[in-house]
Amino acid sequence: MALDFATTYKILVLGDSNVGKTCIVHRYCDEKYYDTYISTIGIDFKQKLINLDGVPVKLQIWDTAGQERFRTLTTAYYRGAMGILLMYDVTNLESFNNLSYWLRNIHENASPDVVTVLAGNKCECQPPQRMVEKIRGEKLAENFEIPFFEVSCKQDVNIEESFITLARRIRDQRDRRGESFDQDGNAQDTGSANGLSNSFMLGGRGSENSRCAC
Ligand SMILES: Nc1nc2c(ncn2[C@@H]2O[C@H](COP(=O)(O)OP(=O)(O)OP(=O)(O)O)[C@@H](O)[C@H]2O)c(=O)[nH]1
Ligand SMILES: [Mg+2]
Repeated sequence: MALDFATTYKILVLGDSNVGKTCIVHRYCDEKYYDTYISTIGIDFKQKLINLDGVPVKLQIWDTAGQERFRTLTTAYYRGAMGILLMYDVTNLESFNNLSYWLRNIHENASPDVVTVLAGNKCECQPPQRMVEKIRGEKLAENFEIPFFEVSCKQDVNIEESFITLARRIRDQRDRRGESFDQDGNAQDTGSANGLSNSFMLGGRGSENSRCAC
């Protein structure tokens, strides 16, 4: 199946630095997992052709840098996103507390049609490493009426489910609001990731940092 003929769904992966955004993209697209932490520089993307309930769909997954110094750059990509995978790390309470920041940012900068899925990563970790109970993620997701998964890139838990749920919600949103997207699936009210040049994609694997203790 030629990739070029499939409809493209643009997905942005957001969340604090070190929550596992790059790992989830690699796990889903390449079926690989890296134990070393190499902080993303700017923004990067990968593509994956999926069979969404019998229909070929190309997922273009944008892996953003969580570090604050890249926020202006990454915020420029919100407009073009049709779906957002918002992540926190169950071993890092601050990354959970910062979800209010990320949700506000999405509300202020993304298309009103954007759909979101919440993912709590590193779920294989047990107390005392685990700092955020599953129920807290469930309650937050319930408040914002978004689907929620605890995931583990390390043990490949709920990764496929998270992306497929996101893709289904994008499809359903497109079906409801078909007029908001052009034939290539681009959000029409622009500033889209599409329009930004490759020079902004600084390609991911910059400075080496710490590992998760789990
Ligand atoms: N225990 C555990 N560690 C994980 C898991 N997923 C990712 N990690 C580790 O978490 C660290 C950060 O992962 P990244 O994917 O690079 O984090 P990021 O969110 O892309 O970080 P930035 O690029 O700085 O925004 C790495 O050391 C990974 O090995 C997981 O499921 N379990
Ligand atoms: Mg990264």
